[in-house]
Amino acid sequence: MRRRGACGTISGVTPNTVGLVGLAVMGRNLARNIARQGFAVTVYNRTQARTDAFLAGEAAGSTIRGAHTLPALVEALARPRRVILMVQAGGGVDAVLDQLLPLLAPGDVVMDGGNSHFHDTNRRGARVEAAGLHFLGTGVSGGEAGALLGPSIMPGGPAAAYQAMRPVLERIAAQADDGPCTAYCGTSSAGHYVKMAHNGIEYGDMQLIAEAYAVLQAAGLTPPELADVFSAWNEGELASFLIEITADIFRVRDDGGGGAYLVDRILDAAGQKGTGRWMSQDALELGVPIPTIDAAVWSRNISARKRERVAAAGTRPAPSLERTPDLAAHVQQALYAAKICSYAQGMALLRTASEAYAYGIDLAEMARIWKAGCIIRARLLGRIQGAFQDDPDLPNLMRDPSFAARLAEAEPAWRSVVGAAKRAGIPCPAMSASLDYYDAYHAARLPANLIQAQRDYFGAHTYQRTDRSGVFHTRWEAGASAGRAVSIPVDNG
Ligand code: NBP
Repeated sequence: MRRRGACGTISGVTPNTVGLVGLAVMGRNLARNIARQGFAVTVYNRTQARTDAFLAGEAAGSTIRGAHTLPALVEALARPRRVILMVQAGGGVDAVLDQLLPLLAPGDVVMDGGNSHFHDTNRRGARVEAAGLHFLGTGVSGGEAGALLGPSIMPGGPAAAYQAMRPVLERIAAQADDGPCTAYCGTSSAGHYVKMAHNGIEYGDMQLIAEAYAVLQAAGLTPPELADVFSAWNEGELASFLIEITADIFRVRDDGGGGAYLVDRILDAAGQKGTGRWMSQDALELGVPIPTIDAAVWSRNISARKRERVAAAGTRPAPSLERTPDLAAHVQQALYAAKICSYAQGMALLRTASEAYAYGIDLAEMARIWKAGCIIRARLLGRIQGAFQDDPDLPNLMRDPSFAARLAEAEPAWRSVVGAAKRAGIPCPAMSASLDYYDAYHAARLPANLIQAQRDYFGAHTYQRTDRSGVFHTRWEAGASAGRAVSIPVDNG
């Protein structure tokens, strides 16, 4: 029987495997991917015209069916029902859940495939589970093309929900040399947490590439020369989607004429949707240093202050660097080393978050599922996967013997590029933050002893000694007058 609100195409067909809500760019392409992999899919969008346009356009001739109401969508699905939400993160997800949950039954699974904040996913997961249903917070990376051809998919939540969605996810995901780019990330909001970390690492990668560009550009390399440099890099250990598209970008002339390259005509003010910031915020909460990603976030913020920057720049000349024969090779080393350190930070955050939130994240698996389909896909990820397979307890990626050796090899060029950029006045906050992270991590002694003394001086915050166990306080002012002071043991009990 034809139900009110349903498109005619629903009647009489076998109950569908998957329902998909939200037909903007990600939802439309994911629906086509699901159908192409042989799964029956029914789609629904709040604005009906979008559903109709999709069915008459991109989905025409496919097995995709449409529904004009959520009840019609739910009616079309076999039980346990599987419903994928691809709507705007935030209020959109809650609005759909408000309408959808009363229509579903215990055992049904709702998968949020948008870029939801992991705190929201925890809240929604509790709500959905309380109703006897399952909630799978799932990161999907790869943009429009990835959604259509195979994204990297990061699901998290109850294991039963994952098992219900697993056959679909494994078929629609990108396929790497060792399997589909999807794996169970862990409990509760693990999937959205991993996606957040993925996006933060993506911020770091993009900023590092931009800084490499800034240094080479200051040395006079033209867009076609930059294209050649990045193409050559893409043949080696830096091979990655982002390096590849960067080479492409440098080859594109402005269609407006004049022979200029389009990249030179684009306003230097970067946008953001917030996932990098979320990562920095939670890293601060957990006390995990991720300075390269932090630098990438604030670099976008300062780039957006174009008018202020132009006013402050005044008559300051554009920075320039000497174009030495080995400059590009040195920048390549600096970029690769800084990128390793950025991934080390991302993985360190995932390890701590996994413990703090009891996610159960497998770091080697996370590197594996980022090897294809997503924006950060890169040859480097195979090495990272190997490092965590060799030693799942590796405290930091920089401690892996092969990465340690590679970083040491890159160090002279890396220091020279950062040093040259600093001398010339070229901001390179991510490249230098990676170097600071590397140096701080490898410093047996940091000046934090002085900070502890200051804290104890003005706030009696106490300190520990290097030569005695226990906690101590000193009367610093009296000590300064007398020229000496004792460490007074403090009873912490
Ligand atoms: P958008 O993030 O632009 O969201 C648009 C969709 O949300 C439309 O289907 C819209 O319906 C629906 N929607 C909104 Br807005 N409010 C709603 C509400 N209150 N109730 C029901 N539906 C509502 O779509 P997108 O760019 O395809 O992204 C989808 C998700 O995937 C987002 O979370 C995004 O962050 C994430 N993501 C996007 C990309 C990308 O490259 N775009 C990549 C990876 C992940 P309408 O048609 O009726 O307005």
